[in-house]
Amino acid sequence: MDDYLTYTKPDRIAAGVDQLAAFTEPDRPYTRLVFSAEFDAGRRWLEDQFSAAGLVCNIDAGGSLIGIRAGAGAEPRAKLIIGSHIDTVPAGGRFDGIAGVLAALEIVHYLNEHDITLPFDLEIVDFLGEELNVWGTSCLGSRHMAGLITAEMLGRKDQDGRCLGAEIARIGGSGKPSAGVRGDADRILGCFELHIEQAKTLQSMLVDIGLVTEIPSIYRYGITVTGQAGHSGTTVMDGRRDAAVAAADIITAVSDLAGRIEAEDNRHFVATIGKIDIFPNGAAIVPGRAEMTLDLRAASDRSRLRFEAALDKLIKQTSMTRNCQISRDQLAGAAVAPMDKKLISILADQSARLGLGTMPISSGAGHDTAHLSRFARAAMLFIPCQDGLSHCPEEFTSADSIARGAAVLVRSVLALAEQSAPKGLI
Ligand code: HGY
Ligand code: MN
Ligand code: MN
Repeated sequence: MDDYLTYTKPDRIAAGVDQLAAFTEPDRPYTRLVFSAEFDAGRRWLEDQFSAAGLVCNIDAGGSLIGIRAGAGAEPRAKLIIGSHIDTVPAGGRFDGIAGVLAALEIVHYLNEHDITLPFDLEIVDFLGEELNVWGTSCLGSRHMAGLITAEMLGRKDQDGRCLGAEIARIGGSGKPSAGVRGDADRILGCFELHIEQAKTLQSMLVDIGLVTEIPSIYRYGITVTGQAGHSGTTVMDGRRDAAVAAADIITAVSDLAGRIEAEDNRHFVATIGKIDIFPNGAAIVPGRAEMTLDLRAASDRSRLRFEAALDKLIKQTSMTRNCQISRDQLAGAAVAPMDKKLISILADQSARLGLGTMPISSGAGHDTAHLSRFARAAMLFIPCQDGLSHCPEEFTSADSIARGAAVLVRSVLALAEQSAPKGLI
């Protein structure tokens, strides 16, 4: 039985986690929002790590940082993509995305230390802006690779007037819509991403590696409630058109509806209204308007369509009972992304050879790999994170957990090289 420590160094991983964690808003650890000064500094640090590992670095048109380790043989060569993201949510964690980038670097260190040249190029990637941002679009870099970044998205401005396209151009991308799926898609052998589970199944089942079966569909809807603002002291209760009360009805009913669908369909299905703005938002004013964002994750499109139909009925009903206009529009939508069975079996096989326990697992979170799977074979492996906590400073996984996942990746890369190399190269 091989040992994961043959392939990777937990101390080097731990040092990387600590150094990257230092690039945060000081009073809101850990915050490294895309395009922020902390993000720029984190990117510079990462590019130094890539260069020190002998990778040839560039920023692609979508703004992702790519480090290339050339393979043997003449161009154009096949390529393998492995990466994740270093941007965080506000007051997020030190491992979401970061673990996957550091694990990918471990592969390069192993190949360098053993003087191995692969029969294909290896691309190590920090995908730009995986987390949902103020422009309402997550996965900026991987969406661009999949041809999904539009002029409309790039033209969006945030509350400070910053234009998304200009920000992408500032950090080295083109700032232009993707012309379509990246031009070398047909040369891509596959894509791997290691990520913390962000839930607690692996921890509670005492399993080392989760083999992701699919990444759920992610849909986001804007719900706008329009009532009538008024004086909180003189507007009698009867006949009020209070937008916040109508919004509260919808928030509660959405949660109950999602719970019912998840129980009935027995598939991953969650709905959250985590963002709500009340206008004019004064203590002595009956709210005249409420704007909410509904975040929906579903492992099956059938469940999502049932939810949408029920949501529209709920909106109609609430509009009548609360005497408010209520509308919903779709802000974003990405279909369910099944993972590639061949790549999953390679991960499973290499985990077993390392004596690591595995289990199939559905992802509740969205990931860059969902967009990569639109144009190439793609697979993810999860590692446990403490009590399933994520998107918060308490997020934690051990350097050894990351190392175990990294060792599976190293062995999977070598297995792919074996399969695709002219005999004797490896
Ligand atoms: O929102 C998500 O699922 C991911 O963390 N960006
Ligand atoms: Mn992530
Ligand atoms: Mn995240």
